[in-house]
Amino acid sequence: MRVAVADCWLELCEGDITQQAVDLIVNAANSYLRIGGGVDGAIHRQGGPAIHADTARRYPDGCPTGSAVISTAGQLAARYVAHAVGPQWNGGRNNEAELLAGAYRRALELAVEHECQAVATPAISTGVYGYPLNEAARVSLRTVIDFLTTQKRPEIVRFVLFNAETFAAYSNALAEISPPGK
Ligand code: AR6
Repeated sequence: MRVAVADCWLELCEGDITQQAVDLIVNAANSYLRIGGGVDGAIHRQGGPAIHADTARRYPDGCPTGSAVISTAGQLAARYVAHAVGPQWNGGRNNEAELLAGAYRRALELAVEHECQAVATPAISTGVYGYPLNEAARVSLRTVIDFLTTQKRPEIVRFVLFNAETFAAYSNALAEISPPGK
């Protein structure tokens, strides 16, 4: 699924983000930038130790929730990884939507600052952090669409969704936000 936004493309596909050949891969990290499970574990496994060595050296204090930091992509087929820290879901009582939006926005700003044309991102916060899928999909897609509309970069933002349920939730949300043909 692919929709045009300003001069850019927003794409959804099902798959493993570590196999993406893009300029920048977004990671769903924790604020300590410790190697965790989920997509974070997969990115560090595939990318090798250079990624953690880089973040440990450059960001010893970690990264606040709702923001992102950039590192080398090690052996991944990308130039950079943006470690974006989404919120843990707490029933919507902890400003989760704004924090999730902030994580995406900062990752996209880093992509633009580093002249990245193609970006792949996972569904941040929807795994270990427990953000309800449909709500995460709406907030995440809205944030990316707003960014592309105002900044007109990067050229491609591709959500790489790990299973059919996540792909369906993001596809449905995108169809609601941006009906086909518009
Ligand atoms: N490619 C794409 N998506 C994936 C992959 C993959 N290889 N593997 C998992 N996902 P999660 P969070 C999906 O838990 O909720 C880590 O321990 C997964 O199905 O990776 O933001 C960090 O260190 C889900 O849809 O991230 C943090 O401590 C989405 O990626 C914490 O988890 C996000 O799930 C962050 O939790």
